[in-house]
Amino acid sequence: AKLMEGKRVLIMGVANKRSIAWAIAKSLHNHGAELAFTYQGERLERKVRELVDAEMPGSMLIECDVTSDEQIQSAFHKIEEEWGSLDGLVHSIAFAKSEDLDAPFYQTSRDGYALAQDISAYSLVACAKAAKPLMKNGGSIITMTYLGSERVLPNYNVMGVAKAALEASVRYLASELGPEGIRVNAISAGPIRTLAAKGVKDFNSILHVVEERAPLRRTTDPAEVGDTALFLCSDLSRGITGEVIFVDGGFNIMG
Ligand code: 0WD
Repeated sequence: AKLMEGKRVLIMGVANKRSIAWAIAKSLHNHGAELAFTYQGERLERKVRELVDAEMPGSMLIECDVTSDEQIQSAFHKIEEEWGSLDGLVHSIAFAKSEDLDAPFYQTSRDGYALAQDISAYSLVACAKAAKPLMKNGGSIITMTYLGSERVLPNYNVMGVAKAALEASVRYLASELGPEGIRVNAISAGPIRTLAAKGVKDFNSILHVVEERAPLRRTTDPAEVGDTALFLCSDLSRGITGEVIFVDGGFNIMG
């Protein structure tokens, strides 16, 4: 039998075919998972619908801007109505204003700081709360993080601080949801050229440094992140929770 046969997973954070969430969806789909997708607003609906209809027809598509408690509530309500339960949740969402990434970190505005925290870290907590009652047979929650949470990396700034909060949230959530059989983990991916990466200055030179210094001497392929998410979603990882797993060609170990 396939690894994900009979499992239902909600994927949040597909913006286009380059999105890490889409690579994760492909890995899960290839191993038999039934998928639903949320998209942020009408801006992205057409794009996500095209992708899903072409490659995973029949998957549910639900609007959900994570800055809105009402939209989170109604999205999970829809899942409850259609599926009755949920086995996996993939949270692949982050946002910071470009002016807060461009300016020195000490100049971060109060607004920009709060917005980055709200969308990139708090949204995981809000979605975990909504998913918990649906994960009746236990479940797996996965989020996406980056090394800038623990090291000062050029231009990552306010997003690094948001990722630190996200990773700490993973640990608190794992501790509290563990007794229900719900596991919570983060994947720390190496840099990948996506829409979100466009906001980070000098992304090309970041990719270059990885090619030169990572033990595997190449950048991270989104499919590798997808397959690690597949492992974390499946029962193969049943003993793992509260962890940050690096999928970065080993870059993070280098001094
Ligand atoms: O190098 C990279 N690309 C890495 C990304 C390395 C390590 C981690 N990550 C993380 C990101 O920080 C993010 O958490 O992976 C996650 C996914 O990012 P991605 O796949 O690189 O980027 P993208 O395809 O842009 O998906 C992120 C999406 C948004 O896209 P845009 O670019 O339109 O802001 O997050 C979604 C949106 O679809 N998003 C929201 N969804 C619901 N409500 C919201 C919101 N308010 N804001 C952003």
